[in-house]
Amino acid sequence: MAEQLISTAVHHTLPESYVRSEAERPRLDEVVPDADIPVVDLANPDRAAVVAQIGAACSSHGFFQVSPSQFPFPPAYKPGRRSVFPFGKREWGRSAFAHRARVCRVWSLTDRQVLNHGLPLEVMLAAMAVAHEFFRLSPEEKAKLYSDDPAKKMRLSTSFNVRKETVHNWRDYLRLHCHPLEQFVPEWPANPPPFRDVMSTYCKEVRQLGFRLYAMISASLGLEQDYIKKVLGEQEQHMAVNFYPKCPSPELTYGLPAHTDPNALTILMMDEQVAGLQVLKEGRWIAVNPRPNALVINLGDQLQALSNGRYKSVWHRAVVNSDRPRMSIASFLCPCNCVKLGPAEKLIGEKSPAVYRNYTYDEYYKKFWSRNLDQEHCLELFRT
Ligand SMILES: O=C(O)CCC(=O)C(=O)O
Repeated sequence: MAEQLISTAVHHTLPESYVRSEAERPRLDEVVPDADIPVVDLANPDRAAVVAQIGAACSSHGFFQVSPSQFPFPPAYKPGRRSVFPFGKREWGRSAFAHRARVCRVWSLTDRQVLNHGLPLEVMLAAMAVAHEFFRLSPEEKAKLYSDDPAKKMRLSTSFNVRKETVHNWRDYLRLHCHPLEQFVPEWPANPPPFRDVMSTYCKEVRQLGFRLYAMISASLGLEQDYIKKVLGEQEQHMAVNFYPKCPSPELTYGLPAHTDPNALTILMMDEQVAGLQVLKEGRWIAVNPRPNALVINLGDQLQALSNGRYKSVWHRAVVNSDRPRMSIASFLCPCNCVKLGPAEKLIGEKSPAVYRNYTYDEYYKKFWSRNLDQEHCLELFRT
């Protein structure tokens, strides 16, 4: 029922169904405030050094960040190309103008910074702006898109899986399938009007960045550069636009509880102003502080399996706060449903026997959604 959406009303108290038991609460005062999440400089001309940095980040953290001024510049992209920023009409309101002002400021930076952008900053800003506009739609508009059926390829939903879970999470989210775009975009929200164009552009850019990262992750494992892209088949791509409203009791609940991602690679654009992402490292939760215009990259379960356990699909969670709402846009690259997944043969040997059995993504994904999000690592169910 669309009434379950939490972004359509102001809440002064946390409803009982969101309250975690004492043992499950986030213990916000124990979180390490200043996470040392590795930052990888993709523009470093020393490719071997970049590959080594990525390998180290994947095995130590399963997470790393890339900043836009460090993205390699894709050949098709030329500074001065027509802006994709959609706002210019009065009805888009003040926030759109504020975003546009920022875009203009960004574009007045030096050529060098513009040239280094692999994922154009204006595309990122436009995606974040249109996501905010989406969650400002009226309750009636939102109700038209609501569904709690995890099988629906386009849905505005809430929490994680309200049909199964016993305690809810302080999150509304728009879930989209994004590849092939021509197939799915006609199902996407038609409101706000620029939504489809802006998000399509963002999806295309993110996909290319994902493939560039695959090449470097493959190389860091000693595999052929195109190994991951090839072995995962024609990749699906999904997106979760996460909105975490202000929460009256953030110490009692989560935006998203601890989980790993079931897919291969996640590219996360975070709210620049509001922190909330935390990752588990050596038994402690560490906060991933937002860096201006950076993207957070995290490995999903399929790259942990493919690397035969050398790389980590790390537990992470989103916490909420009582001062400000928070937005994040997660893009998930997912293996083709029918390809055989599991450890790369080259990484299996006498001293490193296969840790995981072979399976299809279809099998994995169904298992993932049949559980609670914060149960045991889903890959544990696929051990040899
Ligand atoms: O909002 C965040 O920072 C984390 C989002 C996330 O983990 C997810 O969508 O799976």
